Amino acid sequence: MKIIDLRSDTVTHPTPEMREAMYRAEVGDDVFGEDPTINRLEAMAAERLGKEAALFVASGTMGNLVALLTHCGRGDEAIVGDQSHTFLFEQGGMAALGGITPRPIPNQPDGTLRLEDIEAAIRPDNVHFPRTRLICLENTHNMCYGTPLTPEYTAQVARLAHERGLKVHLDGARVFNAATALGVDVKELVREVDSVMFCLSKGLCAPVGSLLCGDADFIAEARRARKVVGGGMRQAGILAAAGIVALEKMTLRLAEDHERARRLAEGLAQIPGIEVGPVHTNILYFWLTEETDRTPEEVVDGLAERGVRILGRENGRFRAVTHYWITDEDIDRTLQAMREVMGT
Ligand code: TLP
Repeated sequence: MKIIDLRSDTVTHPTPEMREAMYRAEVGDDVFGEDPTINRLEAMAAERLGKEAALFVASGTMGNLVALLTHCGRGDEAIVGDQSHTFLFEQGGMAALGGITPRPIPNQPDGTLRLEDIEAAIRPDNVHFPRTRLICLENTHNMCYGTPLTPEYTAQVARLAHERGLKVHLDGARVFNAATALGVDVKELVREVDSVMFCLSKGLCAPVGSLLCGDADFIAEARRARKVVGGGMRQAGILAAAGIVALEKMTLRLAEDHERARRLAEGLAQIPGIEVGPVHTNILYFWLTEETDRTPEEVVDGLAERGVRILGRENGRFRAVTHYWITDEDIDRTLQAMREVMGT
């Protein structure tokens, strides 16, 4: 029986075309700047996002950390969403490793930060305060229903930041999902931000890697920060080869995943005892209502017994994420399994 793994799009295995490209990849020592496949991927990524330069990093977490270390010095402050991945799920790396204070402000249900809240969180020049240097946004927003932030909103935040002498970093782990959902070129979503990280290893199916993009001076500094956190890799062209397939091919098919997430949501919403959150991209949240006496554990375990894996989160919400290896038939099987678990 095929296991239908909806826990995350990070579970995606590389495609046969990626494995072939990895096997054939030309490689060199990337710390010397001599890996032709890495150099090609970095150039492609910069071009695709409309930035001057790009840097291959081992993970999304490393990309965000390297961006923070590059934009901020020890003692500086960065404004972050209180539901952001950077704040919640990266071990407080900016503080632990960079001496940077995160200043969390509320994420709205659509993943935005209110401009008034940002404005109020920017520190005035005063000997008592750290200096605010950076505003971090996330697109799509993982914890806020995978919602895409619009180009207009992102530009508004960037305008505010730049007027106040601050920079903007975008955690764009799933920024191609955002571009697909909004029907815009990804460049529109990142034009005004100073740096953006996107992941190859989520819905784009590559086994490893993310890219940090920005202007040439920023990326030159980021290259130093990557080295100090141990991210200077050697013949990493083996990984970049899969990343090139991810960027060229897999960015073009994400609408399929969004459609399946929507279909899964529609089916789940019809099952008594289940309430479903809004669906915009490939991330779907749902939870139990008072109509059922099932516990969250019974649901997660009952699905697992039927070959379907979802993520049960602390707050009683469940997460299901569609991706390349989830088919229409898998959606039907998931709905059937859920009906059985709920006894309907
Ligand atoms: N998110 C993972 C888990 O860590 C929760 C997931 O399954 O969704 N930014 C965003 C918005 C992310 O969702 C993630 C990973 C990261 C950064 C970190 O990327 P990695 O896992 O490559 O370090």
